[in-house]
Amino acid sequence: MIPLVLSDEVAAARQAARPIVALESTIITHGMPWPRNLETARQVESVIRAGGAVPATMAVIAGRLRVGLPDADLEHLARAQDVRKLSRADLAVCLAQGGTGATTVAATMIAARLAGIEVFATGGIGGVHRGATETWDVSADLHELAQTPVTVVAAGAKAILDLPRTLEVLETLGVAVIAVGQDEFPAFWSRRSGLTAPLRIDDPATIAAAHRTRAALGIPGGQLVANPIPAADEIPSDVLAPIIAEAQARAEAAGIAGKQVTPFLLSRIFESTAGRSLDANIALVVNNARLAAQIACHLAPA
Ligand code: PSU
Ligand code: MN
Repeated sequence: MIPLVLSDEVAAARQAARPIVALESTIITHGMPWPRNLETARQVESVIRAGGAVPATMAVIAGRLRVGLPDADLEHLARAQDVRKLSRADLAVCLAQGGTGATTVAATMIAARLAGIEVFATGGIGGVHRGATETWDVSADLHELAQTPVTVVAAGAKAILDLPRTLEVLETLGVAVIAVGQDEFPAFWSRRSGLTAPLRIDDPATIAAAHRTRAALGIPGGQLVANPIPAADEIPSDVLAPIIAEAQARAEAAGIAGKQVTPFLLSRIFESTAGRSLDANIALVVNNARLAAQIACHLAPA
């Protein structure tokens, strides 16, 4: 039996077939520093509620897969230092050991599917890392998108990744990559990447319809909705490029590998932009939550 525990709010929403939006917790524990991680988690939840949907933040706490976290649990996670980062590979082990861990995009998609939630908002998905031809560092998020039927709203993939190769892998895996409001695939902190997105849909109703149609066709996997950061909040890619290159070089010199790569790069970029990268990260997550709530409303029965 799966130790799946729904919060009262999520259980009531499911009962009433109200729209629900899944949220990950790795962004809280490994993606942002205290106390802005908690402020952001709360803000994202309130934006989803304001959009007429119910937020369901996922995490493993003391061996139970929690769907929807009351504020005290959210704060506990945001303050915790020793929380594991859980992807597809480690979710079951953490549950079996009675451990506590934050869910990545991949693990959050698995939890969402189990809870019957079809839409998920985050910042950026993991992807193919630069230098992957040497390191083979390709995020499990991509494989999850290929097999789990959840529509993930993100601001593209983090610019610390190899974006052209990330798009190639998504295409190979049959993931629908849909840009919103522009032809270009967005690059997380920046609106532009120089790469044309494979697909474009500008309205949430059609994104919801595409989600339904994919399921009706029996095609496994989900959609990646690539929602650009608002123009007022973006950091232009030419400003970021040298900062990312420097962070990359440091990670390599320090021998950072595996799960540590993404958190290391994010915190280094935070330092070298004097916090501007964090402001942008928060703005884009909030923007994604707003769109995800709209999509969830279109997926819910009228
Ligand atoms: N987006 C953010 N900050 C993050 C992440 C995404 O704005 O910290 C996390 C997500 O949980 C994503 C994970 O699934 O980074 C990818 O990690 P990896 O590259 O190790 O697969
Ligand atoms: Mn990795």
